[in-house]
Amino acid sequence: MSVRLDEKLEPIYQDVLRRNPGENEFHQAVHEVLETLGPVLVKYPELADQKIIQRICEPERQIIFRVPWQDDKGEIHINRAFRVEFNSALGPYKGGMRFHPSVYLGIIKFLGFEQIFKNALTDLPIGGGKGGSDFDPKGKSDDEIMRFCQSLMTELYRHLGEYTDVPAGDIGVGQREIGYLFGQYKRITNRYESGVFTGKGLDWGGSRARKEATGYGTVFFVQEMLKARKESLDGKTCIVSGSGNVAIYAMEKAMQLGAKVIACSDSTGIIVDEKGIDLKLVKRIKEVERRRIKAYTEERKHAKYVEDGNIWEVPCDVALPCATQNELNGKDARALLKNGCTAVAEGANMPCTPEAIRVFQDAGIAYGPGKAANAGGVATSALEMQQNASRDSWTFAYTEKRLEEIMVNIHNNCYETADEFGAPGNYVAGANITGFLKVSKAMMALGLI
Ligand code: NDP
Ligand code: 2IT
Repeated sequence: MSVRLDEKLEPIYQDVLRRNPGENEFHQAVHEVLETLGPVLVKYPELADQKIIQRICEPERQIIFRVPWQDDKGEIHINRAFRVEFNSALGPYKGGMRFHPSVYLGIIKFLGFEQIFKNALTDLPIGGGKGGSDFDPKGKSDDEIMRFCQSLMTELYRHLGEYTDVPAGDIGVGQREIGYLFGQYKRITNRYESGVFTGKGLDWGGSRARKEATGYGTVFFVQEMLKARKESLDGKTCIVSGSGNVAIYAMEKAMQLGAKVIACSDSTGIIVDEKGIDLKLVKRIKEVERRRIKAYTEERKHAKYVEDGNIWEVPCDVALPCATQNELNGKDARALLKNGCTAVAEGANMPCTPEAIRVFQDAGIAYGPGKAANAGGVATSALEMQQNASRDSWTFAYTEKRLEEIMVNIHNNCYETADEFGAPGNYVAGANITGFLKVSKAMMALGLI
């Protein structure tokens, strides 16, 4: 990470490295925020005196526990699960649960740290947290998923509550898993506490448009970035990495706004369909059949499948990384620019490496960081909590309209803050500073806690 930090911030970063050894993704997320906070401490020296940054970098609470479960053959497995309750200055801890074999404390801490600022950007009353497990849901039966979720919740329930900590989905956790987790919570606590989870099914307290919200929100953000440059999505060629929840609904909204989406992927390979991705087919393969994206070419014979292919080498105007962290590096960024890409927005959390971000910023293209661009998911989670609290259920159109307003607002706040702090067009600085100031002010008001 070659960008030097301000002299007041470097010792704080060194302390984070010392206190959190081996947690590379967490270090990366902290560095990216600190890079942009120098001018904030000049304008608000009291934040340094109150050690607000040091406090934000230390989670309020970290829970690590054993999850034993039995597979269909009766064999016993032991997984490890986490919930990092990072910051509750603005509201109950809020953030998803990730089930993926790569999960360890450093991943959950990076995600929880990002979540603090993202949630602050929504302007809704939600603090930051994240959880997950190194459990691999791939190839597991429904019963195995249920037993794992029940075992996990048998420990986690005591740390949750609609005013305490409210989980949702993330990689490997969708409506099916939220159902099993919520069911076990309800059973143990004897409370139908809808507001303790978001991403629920529509029949049992979920919000319309939550499933679509992250992907739709990312594309609304792109639309605003393009508008600021007197452009639009209409007629643009678009590529989207991943083919999970965020990717599918990013593709859907991009198509609705007139873009042509020609490529998507999963962790085994990429699909390129020059005639335009058949989204109905992707939904069936991924949401219903839970198969690999390779199956796409069984029905769309003209489409190309490249095992281990690099999606960022496919020429496009707009690129939306929607799979996972550090999936787009400096070399990929240069390939995108060479092929004419003019806008990148992160549906995933931290998908672009620090070098890739610098390449985009040096080239002056529109680049929307995840904290801002993918905040539509958690914002709609907060709308789900609102509906649960008032025992109401809004229409799809109304919920989507609220989501769009929130994304426009996030875009404008980031844009204006970047300008105010001398970094016009820099949405990274705009998002970090806007989110940081909101959390800091609340922390100052609440005293030394
Ligand atoms: P899903 O599990 O629904 O989909 C994840 C997709 O990314 C799959 O296509 C998966 O492929 C691919 N992927 C995951 N891990 C890797 C990896 N290590 N290497 C290559 N491909 C990988 O998750 P979501 O769509 O919910 O999440 C995607 C991203 O969006 C994550 O970064 C998440 O944190 C972020 N996000 C999600 C939100 C939400 O509301 N769900 C909100 C905001 C951000 P495969 O199936 O082969 O593993
Ligand atoms: O990264 C994220 O913002 C999410 N996975 C969604 C969190 C939420 O609580 O809806």
